Amino acid sequence: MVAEERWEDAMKVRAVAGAIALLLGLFASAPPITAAPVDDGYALWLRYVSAGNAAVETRGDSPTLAVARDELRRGLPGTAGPVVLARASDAALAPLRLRTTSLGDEGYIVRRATIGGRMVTLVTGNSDRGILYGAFALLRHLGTGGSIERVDLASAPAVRLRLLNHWDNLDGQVERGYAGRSLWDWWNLPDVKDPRYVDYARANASIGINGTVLNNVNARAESLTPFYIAKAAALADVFRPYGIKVYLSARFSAPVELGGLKSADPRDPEAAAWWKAKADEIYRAIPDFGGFLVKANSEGQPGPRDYGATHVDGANMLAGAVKPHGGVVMWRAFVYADTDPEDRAKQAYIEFKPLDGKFADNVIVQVKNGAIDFQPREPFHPLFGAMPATPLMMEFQITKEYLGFASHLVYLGPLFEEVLDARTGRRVGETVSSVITGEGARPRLTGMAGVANIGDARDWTGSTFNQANWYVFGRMAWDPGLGAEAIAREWAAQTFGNDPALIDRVTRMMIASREAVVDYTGALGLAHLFATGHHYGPGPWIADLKRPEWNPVYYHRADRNGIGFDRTRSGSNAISQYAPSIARIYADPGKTPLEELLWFHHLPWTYRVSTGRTLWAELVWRYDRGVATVGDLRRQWSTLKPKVDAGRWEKQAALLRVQEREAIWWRDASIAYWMSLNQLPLPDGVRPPEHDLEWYKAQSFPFAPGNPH
Ligand code: BDP
Repeated sequence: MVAEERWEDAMKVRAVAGAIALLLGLFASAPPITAAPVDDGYALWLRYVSAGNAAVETRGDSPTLAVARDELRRGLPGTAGPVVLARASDAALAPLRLRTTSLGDEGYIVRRATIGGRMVTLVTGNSDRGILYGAFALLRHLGTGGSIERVDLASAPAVRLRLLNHWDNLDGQVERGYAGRSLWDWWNLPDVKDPRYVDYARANASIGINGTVLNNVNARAESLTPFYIAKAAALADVFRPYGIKVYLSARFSAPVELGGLKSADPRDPEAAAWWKAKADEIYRAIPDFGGFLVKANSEGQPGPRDYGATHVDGANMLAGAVKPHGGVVMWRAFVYADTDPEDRAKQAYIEFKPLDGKFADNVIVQVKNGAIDFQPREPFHPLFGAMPATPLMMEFQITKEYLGFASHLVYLGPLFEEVLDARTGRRVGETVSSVITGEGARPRLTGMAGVANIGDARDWTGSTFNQANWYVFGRMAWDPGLGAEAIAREWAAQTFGNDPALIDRVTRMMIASREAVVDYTGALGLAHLFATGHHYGPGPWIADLKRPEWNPVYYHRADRNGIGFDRTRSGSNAISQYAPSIARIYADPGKTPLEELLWFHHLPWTYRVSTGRTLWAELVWRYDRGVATVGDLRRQWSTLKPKVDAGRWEKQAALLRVQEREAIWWRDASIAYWMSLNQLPLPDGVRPPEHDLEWYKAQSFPFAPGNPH
């Protein structure tokens, strides 16, 4: 199913097409020839170059073992066999004395072994899902240059729930989606099962993703009607062999909207009974349904607070409905209220911290990586480490709402790594990563969610490099200790081929790309400077939106004298939500990392930062560095033209031109605006913005993609 367009094949077709074109050119009236097929990126990182007929045997029988076997047959070179897939409990494995308890129910071992007198490559685990992950690990091992003779792999996932969150609407629009429309053809489901669903499942299983929330957190009650449950069930049937469960976002007011009840108050027995019946109905259609994701009392969504009840009341009521079936509730901590004059960065902590330890054991609180909203850089969310008696799961955004949409090359590995590695200061050695993996805590729910960047675009994610963000999310959810660079390298090898020079260059580009987007959109801890609604492009001047915290001016607080949000004791005191050892660092502008400076401090433009420059000069310098880095990415990519197939190379080259143009736009618009406030000259030798501020303010993009409706 995955198109395995080989470069040589593509070249042959092109040559033939070229010859035909030449002939046709002789006849002026001939119709234009259709372009030769080129690589369209559909195969993702599963581009098996040496598909052959390797001998792969399964001991035992199940749909999951069958898909594992088929994947290996498709991806292994013919010479790779024999490969044996066997459960750890298989008597034939007993003499090997494998240590399998630490593998849990999803881990795997892949190694050479003698079974029945034959030397084979053994793929084993305590469950068939473990074996499937092992099969993909073997393919990854080979795809990154490993040899089958020396294969020796063992791994188990660090967290239990490794989930994509699709913000897909029932009409096919994807909120914050930049790769086309939703993959889910809701209208034609359950009858039509697009073969693409299988490839989606393969790709996810290959990186360890084991669940998918099908619909937007800004949920419609209709997702819970029998009509749509049947459609979700059809997807669940396709995904099941790949170890992927489906989940649904639940609209809290559904008992009123669908059930005709007067209230959805979680303390009202009628509402609870409605949810229980609804859960029973879903589980009849989807016996392994994962559970609910809930956005409550946030940005206009209904929730328990509408009735004076708490998030605990709401979450536990829903948890009770799915508990008999083994389901979970993922309750989002992304809350802020227009009635609350408090610093938005503080509100989730204020609301959730007192609820620590009160949630049912099948509830996990889903916390965004930072306290505001998926900005190019945010300090880690202060809730991590502050709720030791509550399972917290990470929510990252894979789709690049605030990082240039699908068109910019921005590898998110460094962003994920930076957050996961952050020390909470609450307990010795505790990091955000150890909080979410539940290290040192009693066994409990653990998880990581990523807001998907997938649509029906032929290359799934709108560009080849966006595929890396899907990939790195899955790999880090499996093992947060892997490291952004190592993952970039393995992705590059599987995506572009095992050429060391190419892998080095692509990896360097990817690693540099994250700081670049920070630089050209606003460095030094600035945040939320985006145009209204669609968030495409700069809008730091916007000051007229209804809610104060929707306005960029709320976040940067710049005026004639200075810039930045004072979150120290003299300001909102958001720093008090961090552990004292961390708060002490953030209290002092001299100690606060430059990257986070204006997140925590309001400082004069003339303030001298650690580089020796003034704040103003440093900011301008970083805008220029960001633009320069993008120019460099574009040049690096052009050197790779001989090594990358034409289809993927051309598209990326075009996107890098877009990114460079937009980086310059961001820089120029922002600098023009800051200068209108601070009245300062540009540092010597710095290029002035191309247009005046009014020109930038006048830009409007009514049809920019991904805007909620
Ligand atoms: C914001 C998005 C909005 C989402 C919201 C959320 O702009 O579309 O609904 O996050 O996470 O970043 O609920």
